[in-house]
Amino acid sequence: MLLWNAKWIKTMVRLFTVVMICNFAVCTFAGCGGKEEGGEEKQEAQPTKEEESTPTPIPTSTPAPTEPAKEVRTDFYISSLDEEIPSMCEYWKDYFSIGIAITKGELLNDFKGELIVQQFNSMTCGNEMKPDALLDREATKSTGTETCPVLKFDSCDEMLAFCVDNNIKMRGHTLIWHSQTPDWFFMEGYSNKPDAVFASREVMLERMENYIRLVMEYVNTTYPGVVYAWDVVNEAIAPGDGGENGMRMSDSLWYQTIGPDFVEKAFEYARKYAAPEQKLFYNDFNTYETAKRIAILELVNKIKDQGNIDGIGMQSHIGMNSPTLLDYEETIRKFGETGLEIQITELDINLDSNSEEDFMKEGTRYKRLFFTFKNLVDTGAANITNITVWGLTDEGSWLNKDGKRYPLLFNQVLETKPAFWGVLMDEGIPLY
Ligand code: 9MR
Repeated sequence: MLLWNAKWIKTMVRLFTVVMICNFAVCTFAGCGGKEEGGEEKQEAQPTKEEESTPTPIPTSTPAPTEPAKEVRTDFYISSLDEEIPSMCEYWKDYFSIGIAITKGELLNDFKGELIVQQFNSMTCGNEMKPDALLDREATKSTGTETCPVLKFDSCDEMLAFCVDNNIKMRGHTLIWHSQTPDWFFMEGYSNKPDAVFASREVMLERMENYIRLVMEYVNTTYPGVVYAWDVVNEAIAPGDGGENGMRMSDSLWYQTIGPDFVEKAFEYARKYAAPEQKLFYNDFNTYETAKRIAILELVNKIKDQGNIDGIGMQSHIGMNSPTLLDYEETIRKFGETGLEIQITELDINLDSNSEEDFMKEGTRYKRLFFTFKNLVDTGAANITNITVWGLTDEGSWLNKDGKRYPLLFNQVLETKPAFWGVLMDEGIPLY
């Protein structure tokens, strides 16, 4: 308790520092903060894919007799504003890119933006590239046609430009999704009246093709080379919901207007308009549930046979104890067997306690996850190409509706948590 109070006081002092920096801009990063006590970090050598995987790939904490003793980190709360911290994307660069999902407001904050550039080489727009952000109903009603909507890109322009300026690649999230797509898009005349009727399958197929074409054309001509992967379809599988082959039906207006082949059609159109180097992904949550995993595998294998898919996105919004890492790893292995790329697209751990002990356990879970990813890559079991965390700070997480969730790698004043050091496989974080 005493420790936590001290931590809290330290945190408040930092928060005050941040506010002072924002308001008066009188000092530089280096000049503003004192050095954190203790915890001088000796980073492990960065892994390379070529390294032979041994039964104990985590570097041993026992130094060779001639080496000076290593100091094992004991302070995990380091202010990224005050001190240089190791870069996660640099550490994992021979394995996979490290991504961040972020909202525009957070990204354009100087301090967060700087930290993002240092830590991540892949970005996902939290909301700014979803259909409800891009579809312009007014313009669609006035200058669109029944089969071709009008889009606007002011929501994501600055984020794409940020990526260009800072050499960060983007995952395009998401083209076709039952959620965050306005109902009027599925209606005759784009009506938003209560008595609106569904547009026909033929009209919806044309709207879908035009939507995908317009997004890809804009992004690829205005910011060429930035988007490297598209989540073409998100969350179409929901076994038990009544759709064919385990598909989501009850709340999917895509399913209800086009029918179960809407996913295949989306991938067909996406392939038609994507730049040749862009990878096309099917993305979903709870992929480790057996029935869901089977349905996803059937779906992606069919689309793979059509030549229109490159990867599977496992969102990975997980808990502290569930799924078990065994089930989770098993799913990656099964997906890996398809030969498709695997990306962990939305990783967070729904921790609902801020005790020191639980923060350490969270660090351990992150470390074990990355240990698993590394092992799967080393052994060739899965071609994992990106790990994305769904948010920068606990405070900004989508999970944090009650203000009591701690799922991510940084706290609200941009201090590292044990979870951050777990991602870096730090020796101070226990593996079990
Ligand atoms: O992070 C997003 C949050 O800000 C939105 O309120 C929410 C609305 O659906 O979407 C969140 O992102 C979701 C992602 O796009 C798809 N997988 C689940 C994510 C968390 O809900």
